[in-house]
Amino acid sequence: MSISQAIENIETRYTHQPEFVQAVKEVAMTIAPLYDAHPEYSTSKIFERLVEPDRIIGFRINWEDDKGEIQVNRGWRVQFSNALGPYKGGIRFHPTVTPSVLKFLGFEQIFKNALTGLPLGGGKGGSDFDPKGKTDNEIRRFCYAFMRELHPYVDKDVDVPAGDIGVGSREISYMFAMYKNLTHEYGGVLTGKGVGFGGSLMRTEATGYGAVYFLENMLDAQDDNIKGKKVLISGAGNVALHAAEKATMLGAIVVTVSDSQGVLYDKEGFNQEKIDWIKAQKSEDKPLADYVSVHGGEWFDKQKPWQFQADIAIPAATQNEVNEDDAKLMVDNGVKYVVEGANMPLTADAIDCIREHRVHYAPGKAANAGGVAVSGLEMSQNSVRQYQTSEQIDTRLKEIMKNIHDSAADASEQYGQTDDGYIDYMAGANMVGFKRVADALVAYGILN
Ligand code: NDP
Ligand code: 2IT
Repeated sequence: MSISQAIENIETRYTHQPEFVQAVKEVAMTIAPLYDAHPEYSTSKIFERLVEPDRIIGFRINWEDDKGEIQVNRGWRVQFSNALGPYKGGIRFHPTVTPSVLKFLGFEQIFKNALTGLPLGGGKGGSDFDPKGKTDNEIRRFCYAFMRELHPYVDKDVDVPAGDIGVGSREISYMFAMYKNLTHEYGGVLTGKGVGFGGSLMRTEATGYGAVYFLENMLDAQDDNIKGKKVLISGAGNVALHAAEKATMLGAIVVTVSDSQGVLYDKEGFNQEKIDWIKAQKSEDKPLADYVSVHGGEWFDKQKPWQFQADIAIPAATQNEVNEDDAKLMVDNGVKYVVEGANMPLTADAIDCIREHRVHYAPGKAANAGGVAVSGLEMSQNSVRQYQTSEQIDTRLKEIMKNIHDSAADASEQYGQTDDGYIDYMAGANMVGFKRVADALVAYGILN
């Protein structure tokens, strides 16, 4: 069966899972040159095997709210592929979580994790639980109940979850506590733990910082640099605010952040004091719009950041947040680099639009891999029970992001996808990640 037939099958079988189909098509359409060079992938049916997860575990979560009323949510863990290591990937708590969303995230995670060069398989989990407006006690009861259901299926050598949208250090601590309580095991079953109890320094910062390190490598490849560049960032969560922080440290001017309520524009740029204010405000679940009365700038209700002039865009909120019209706005506003902090933030049409205009484009699999990379380093530190300094982890993170950049750029060149200096990072990253997993599967034979 050819790849195009395999895509048709996926589209027919999973019409009700549009995000998953979108993620599969993106990979399928870029790996043809690699497939042509490796006929063993066709005979081993690697693509057909990789688009079906090893398994999906689904469960019900009963928990009690502050009024004593019983609430019921749905939860899943998609164990996609453990070809290269234990299943690894975040847990998302958001009302938009569905099997389709978790399957797209888990599928992308396989190749992202392969790109890091660390021994990590791919998976993803989550729940349609909405943390907004919940008290700390309710969050705790929900996290305990979620881990009560999940714990038989995860283990430090089997499946190692971490955070994602709606899951940060507070939620990881509660889930870790429940796992420890049920299993009596003090280990590395989750990453993103508190630094005082097994967490790695720099894990919190790693995704956003890593995305900016990737950007620096892209700029370098074009003989350019980040100093004085205007940057648009969407989102005001873990990834967005740490990307803003690192870009600012390196001399860029970040003029927007946003959330589900709208966009904040500050033409002076967000300095560290302003970023710290935003972090505190968001961690207390308070409105981003309050910024204007404290620091100035402008708030645009229910709008996105792409209407402003800038050199660089870092979408770091959620999937499909940038549609074709948004992409056109970016192009018209002078954006020359798009770096995906979020997973699949651009629709397929948006990707086509910016690539047609030769905007340099780093897909999430490559650009946001810094988070899971430091998760991998957390696992190693847990295994040897020795911890590294922030400087050591930061140096490793920079190396890993440079390796991902260079290997994607080399593959783009090797397979004829680089056009007059325009590097196809999407094709390059997909081929490098896919090849590492495919070679392992071929070596294993029919199992896996
Ligand atoms: P957070 O929960 O910390 O922040 C999410 C941010 O995105 C919030 O500002 C939120 O707004 C906004 N947002 C979420 N959903 C929507 C939506 N439907 N419409 C508009 N805005 C939305 O999550 P993270 O920063 O951890 O994750 C952001 C992205 O980065 C996700 O795609 C995630 O998968 C990806 N990612 C995360 C990694 C990590 O280590 N955390 C690693 C790699 C990728 P509001 O506050 O109003 O809800
Ligand atoms: O999308 C992602 O890479 C994450 N949410 C982080 C996964 C991890 O295991 O650290």
